[in-house]
Amino acid sequence: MSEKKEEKKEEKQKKEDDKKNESEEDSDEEEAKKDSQEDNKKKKKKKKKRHNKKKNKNKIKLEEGPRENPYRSLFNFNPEEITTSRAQDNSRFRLIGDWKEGDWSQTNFPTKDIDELYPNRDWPIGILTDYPNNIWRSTDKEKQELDKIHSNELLSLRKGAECHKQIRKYAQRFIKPGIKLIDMCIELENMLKFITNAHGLDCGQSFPTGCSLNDTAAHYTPNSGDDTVLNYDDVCKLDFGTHINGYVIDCAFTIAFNPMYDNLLMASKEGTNTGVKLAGIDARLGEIGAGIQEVIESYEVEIKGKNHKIKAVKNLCGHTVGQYLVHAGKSVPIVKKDDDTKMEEGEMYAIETFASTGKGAVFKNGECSHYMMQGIEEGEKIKNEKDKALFNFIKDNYSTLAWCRRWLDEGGFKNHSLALKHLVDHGIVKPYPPLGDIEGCFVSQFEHTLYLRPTMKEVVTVADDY
Ligand code: HZT
Ligand code: MN
Ligand code: MN
Repeated sequence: MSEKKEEKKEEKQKKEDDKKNESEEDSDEEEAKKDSQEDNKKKKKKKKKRHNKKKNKNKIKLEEGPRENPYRSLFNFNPEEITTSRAQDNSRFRLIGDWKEGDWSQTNFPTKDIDELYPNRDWPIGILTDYPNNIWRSTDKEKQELDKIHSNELLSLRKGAECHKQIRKYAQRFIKPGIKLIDMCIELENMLKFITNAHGLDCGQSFPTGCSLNDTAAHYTPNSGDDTVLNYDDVCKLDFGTHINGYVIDCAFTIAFNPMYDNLLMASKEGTNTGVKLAGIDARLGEIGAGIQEVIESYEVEIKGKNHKIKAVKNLCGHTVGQYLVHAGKSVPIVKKDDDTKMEEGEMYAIETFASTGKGAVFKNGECSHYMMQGIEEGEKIKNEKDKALFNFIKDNYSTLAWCRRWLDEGGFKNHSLALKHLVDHGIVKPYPPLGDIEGCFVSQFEHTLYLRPTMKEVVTVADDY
């Protein structure tokens, strides 16, 4: 990043932080927790005063207007097909809920980006839960102060999560048997750019659109020229991420049209819900794994007349996420493990589980599409011009976030194979090849992102669909 850019970014960050502190004070959390808190009435009066003061402040900010969105032109929707209803029938997807009618200003198809939808920056609050063994945290003054200090993380996560919901709802409209996976990914990625109003490293996609099929569990997205089609009998894991200021949302669901997979999908859906429930400050990672495994492996599924025991995939796991990091160090097993490591205050987790009719283990399998930068320092030493150009493109556009070969082609690096190989060979870039269980089996996945706030747990990615 150039110095000028850096300066601009700092300035912007400061502005953003100011705004954030305001809107956090103004949050509707008490409302969301109505039932559990009683001394609210006095506070609410105070709050109202503050609220009015702030409304005026916000008005001034609003006059600056939202940033121009250059991605609108990627779509040319027929105005006659645009409605304002929130409702959406998802019944062709098994175990994915319908979107309910409700109060919202988005259109169908989407014509408003996240800043137009939430001009007051009051992005929806996630699902809040007290820590069962530490209920005191929710009313503790110090913890509430800490909550405010870290509100920039939380607000970025909420904004990114709302973008994810908008994007997947749109995807759930157009994904049908017969669609080419590459078309599906490009359409989703275009909508992601529009909804987030993607802007350099400030906000946008945090990793490639995974759409791993059947026995492949993770890390498959089509490379250019891959004409694979989504079929009625496929089990497709749609796993994509957004980020706002680098704060990563990592959230996934399984697409299946054929009802014979219902129990397979249920196993990972309930596995993930169990992981989300067990997550909390001081929760032990190994115990969470045991709880998840027990739920997943309580399922069986009959596919084409053959009965299968369902297994949790023992070498896939959930993980912490961090700023510009899709995995930030800790792993959450999905099978019983001797791991006493505890979850800690302030951590952000992607809780994901995988259920399989195969061995319950994955191996590298197939052509690689996903990559991530490893050693920026090593990269700065590159001499070869073509390698250096590719390195700089990756550094400037993705930094330490994940990317795929298709995006290099889109960015003008059409014949990148050799330069990419060099970067991999020098340990500058790490490949994340597709991970598959044994041939012919089926794997399902669900994934949510949550934040272990000092006061309570907030699951930001849950919506009507899953
Ligand atoms: C790697 C490469 C990507 C992180 C989890 C994941 C998709 O399996 C614990 C440590 C995107 C993400 C990742 F392009 N992986 N979540 N969603 N993949 S992971 C992992 O490599 S789990 C690392
Ligand atoms: Mn994921
Ligand atoms: Mn993940």
